Amino acid sequence: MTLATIGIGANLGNARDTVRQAIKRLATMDGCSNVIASSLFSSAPIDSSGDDYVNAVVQLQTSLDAQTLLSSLQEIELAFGRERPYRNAPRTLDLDVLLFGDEEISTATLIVPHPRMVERAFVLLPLVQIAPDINIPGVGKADALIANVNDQVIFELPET
Ligand code: PH2
Ligand code: MG
Ligand code: MG
Repeated sequence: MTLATIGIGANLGNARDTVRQAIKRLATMDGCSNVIASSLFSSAPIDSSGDDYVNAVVQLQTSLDAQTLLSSLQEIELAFGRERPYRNAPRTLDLDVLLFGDEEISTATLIVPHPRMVERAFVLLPLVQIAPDINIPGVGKADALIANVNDQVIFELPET
């Protein structure tokens, strides 16, 4: 089993509902268990456009390999109406493999750790909420990176 960390983002349609439903959907994925989810956060688009995003981070145990996990996530994105008209377009649902245990992966379709996670408050804040001591392979402790992203607009959404 591998501890996988998944980033969730949405800024088209009812993003809050979508992220909540996506977390439930991740909890029922084949080969995955022990889902832990962060709070939902609202964040201004970074290198993207449209409405503010709703973001969250999930950790789960998986028996899948990283590529199969990615394929399963892409199926869920499609089920939520994901379209890809251009890079970083507003999206109904984005599910990214951020970390896969302590593995460093670089293939044509998947790079882990996610190359931009270190510079994004919408990843680091929810991540450190659920995994305060987590290490990013090849980088170091996630919590030490938060000081660098203080200028990014993000806030935790209330539960209701
Ligand atoms: N995702 C992106 C690009 N920019 N900005 C925010 N605030 N949240 C995201 O999830 C996000 C983004 C590419 O996946
Ligand atoms: Mg993304
Ligand atoms: Mg993505």
